[in-house]
Amino acid sequence: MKTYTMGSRQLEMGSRYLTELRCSKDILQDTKALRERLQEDGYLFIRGFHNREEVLQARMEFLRKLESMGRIAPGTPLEQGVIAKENKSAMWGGSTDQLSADFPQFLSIVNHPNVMSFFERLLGGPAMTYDFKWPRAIGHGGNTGAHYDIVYMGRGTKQVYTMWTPFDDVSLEKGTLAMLLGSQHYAKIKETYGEMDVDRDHVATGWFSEDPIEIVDTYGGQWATTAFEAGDAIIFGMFMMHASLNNSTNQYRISSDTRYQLASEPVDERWIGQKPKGHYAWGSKPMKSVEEARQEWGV
Ligand SMILES: O=C(O)CCC(=O)C(=O)O
Repeated sequence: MKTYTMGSRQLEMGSRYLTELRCSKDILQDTKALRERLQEDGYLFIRGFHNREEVLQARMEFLRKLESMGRIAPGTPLEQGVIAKENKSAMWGGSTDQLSADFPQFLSIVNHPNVMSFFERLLGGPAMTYDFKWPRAIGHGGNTGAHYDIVYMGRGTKQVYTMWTPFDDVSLEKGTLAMLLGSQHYAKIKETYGEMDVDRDHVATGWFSEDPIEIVDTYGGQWATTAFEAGDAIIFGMFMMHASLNNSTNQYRISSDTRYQLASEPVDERWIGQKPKGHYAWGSKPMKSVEEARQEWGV
């Protein structure tokens, strides 16, 4: 059995800690089945959701940007995205004008009429997407700790959905996204950590835990991921705990997370407009550690 690194832990595929994601491509046209699956599993993983060629074109936008920032190892083919020795990750959220100038192909994928009509169908009404987007390139050793997205974007409706899109074929070694199956039912964590707002509460990182085994041993559940291909997408709600495996390769893992909701529902004002405000207060005051906060919450 193969093992993969998540934080400072090794997880074995096929063990009680790690399994494969279920693909919902076969029910893509069946809205009722999609809703039931989302309810049951907490996510929808859809292979070939986007046009693969367009995704690979968008990948080149990110690679050219990384090259202009001096982040690509000199003398290596750009398409491989080999990380320069400084090993710096990058995130390019921010103004819509900047994103349109730098990454037009990326924007056309995540704002594509097919994506919007998918959410319209799933949610049962006209959908909108946050103007703020979260494209990122993760360097060697980088990973994301376990969290609910609600702590970053909970000021409007709670019925917001994240779509995570890899801009390449991403092997597990390159740091894929993983869902914590069952975490949508962690009642006590939803009532405590799940009520947190990072701009109000100043809790460092916003991650619930950096230890994927501790959560499973204490609260139950199982991590699930897969080898993603360019064109795939995974969609999940605000109370689905997720994290990423570590990027153990010498190539960037390039992906984005983008958000969708019903246009008729209240929207978190930090993430919309030409120049979204973003996290305006988080980090401006002394930060509390999540360990301290968890002691207070009793979780
Ligand atoms: O790509 C990552 O490492 C994290 C993505 C994430 O947290 C999200 O999609 O909400």
